[in-house]
Amino acid sequence: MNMSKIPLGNWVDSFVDWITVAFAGLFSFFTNIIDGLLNFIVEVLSVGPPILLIIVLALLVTYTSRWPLGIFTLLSLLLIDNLGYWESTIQTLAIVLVSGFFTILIGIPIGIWCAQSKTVQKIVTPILDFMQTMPAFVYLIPSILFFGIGVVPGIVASFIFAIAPTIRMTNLGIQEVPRELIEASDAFGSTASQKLFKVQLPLATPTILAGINQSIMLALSMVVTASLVGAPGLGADVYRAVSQINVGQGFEAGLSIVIIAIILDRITQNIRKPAYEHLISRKTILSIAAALIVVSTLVLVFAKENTVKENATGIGAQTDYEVIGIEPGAGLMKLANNALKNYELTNWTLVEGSSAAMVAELKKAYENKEPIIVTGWSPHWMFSSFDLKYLDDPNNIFGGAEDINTIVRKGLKEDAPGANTILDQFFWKPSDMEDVMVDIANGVDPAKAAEKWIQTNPDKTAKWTKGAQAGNGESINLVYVAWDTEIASTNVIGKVLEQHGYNVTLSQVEVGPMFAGVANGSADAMVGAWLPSTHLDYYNTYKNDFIDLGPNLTGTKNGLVVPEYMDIDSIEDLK
Ligand code: PBE
Repeated sequence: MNMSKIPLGNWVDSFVDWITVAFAGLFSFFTNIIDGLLNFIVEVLSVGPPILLIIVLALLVTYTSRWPLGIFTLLSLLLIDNLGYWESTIQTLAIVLVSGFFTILIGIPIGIWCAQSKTVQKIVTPILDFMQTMPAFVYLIPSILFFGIGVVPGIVASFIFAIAPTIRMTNLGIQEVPRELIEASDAFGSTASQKLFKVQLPLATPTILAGINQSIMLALSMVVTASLVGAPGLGADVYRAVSQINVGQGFEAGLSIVIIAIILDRITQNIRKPAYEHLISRKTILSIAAALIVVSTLVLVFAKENTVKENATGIGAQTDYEVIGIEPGAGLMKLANNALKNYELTNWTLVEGSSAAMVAELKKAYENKEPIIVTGWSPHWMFSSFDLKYLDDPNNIFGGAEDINTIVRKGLKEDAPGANTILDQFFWKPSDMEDVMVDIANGVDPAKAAEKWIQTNPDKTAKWTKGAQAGNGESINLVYVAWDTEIASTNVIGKVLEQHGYNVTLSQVEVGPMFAGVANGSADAMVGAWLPSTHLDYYNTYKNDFIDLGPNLTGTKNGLVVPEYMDIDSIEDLK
């Protein structure tokens, strides 16, 4: 059938673009509220030494769910602290509490409304189905555009993903209230609100709480996803472990998430009928909890007043002391962390996320002429699309120009000699790579952009394929990370191999898996090893198990990048 594609994606794009601009004020208002609430919770939770909060939580779990679970809580939280994940745990708890809070605040009223009106229920139900089945990742994309990268888009995406059970169970709980009771309350002449607050809601509470419990568990299940756009916490630790193939760290952070899940689950499940209610009333516990929060807040305020006011107009204050980073496993992130240490920028944080999220953030700030600092590298199309500059690096932490090497698995030369020759002869210039990158950045499909470059540069590709035996449909699996540079190079070399008779697949992976894949032979080749310093660790770990075919490009650069309109020139100016 020859029907042209319905531009559904384009429509959604334009719609999101429109919302981003039209509601910019509203979004920054929400961002500030959510960010403020989150920071407040994090600060309250970390007001004393960890052991204090650990004891409080253990006592709370004991109260709701008996002493054996209280002891479990005590020991397991001490374990988390001992393993070094306490700060992350607090971040994660705060994220879950904030999404939980908004879930309750918005979910219960909607649930009540559904219970009262069949029409509302008919409209809301399919929306909830949609929200729950749409892969949660998808919400992250517009969330970044609306709320920037960091914890806020993560919380918003978790909220959308997690709210459904609260709405559904509130609705269900109210509808399940026996008819006779409703009739009785009507007979006594109670008003609609009396009926709701004195009869329906109290009877529906167990069901509603079950819904909230589920919502909180769903929000917790989103923490790893949320870390892709820069949400800190245990999720980010897991993501970092995946991208660096750090099995031990992955297990430790994962275990911490399991522990937090058990604790939150038991508290929310039993809060309505605490195990030791006969000893201490719920009211007393609530008052103690409230008192603790008030005291911590007071301590906080007092501590704040005693710290010297920082220079509120400085570059740090304007950018929230944040450097916008990329994938946690990237070599550039390690260099940037070293730079923060070396230049003693102790109050700065390097936000982890992804290259795409970094570029989105840069674009947004650039359009509004706002200050922003990102981790950048060249060749990169962003230098031709925006006026940018590298910050001087007097201590040379980011190192000088590097090469990008091609690395293949052992045995490729024997199995596919032609492909090996082509990969070996693959060499181009930063300006070549930039041509491809610019096209891709302008929306051209990477495979098409690669094809176009090959067509316009036959002399260059002829050198790569010179003397290479044609393939016979052998499959070649190229691995790459979704960095703009590697998307361009991998697509180009992939197309050249394909045109030379090979059956090429491109697999997008994280950094660690890219190296490990070629080393263990599950992938055939990669063309994105930045050397000698960016990927040195990965290179050294696996160097005995793969074959390095040398550079395919020379003259790259890494560093901290800012828009030209910013009034700083050196990393030292960040102090
Ligand atoms: N980069 C681009 C990568 C290598 C390619 C600089 C973002 C990194 O930092 O690992």
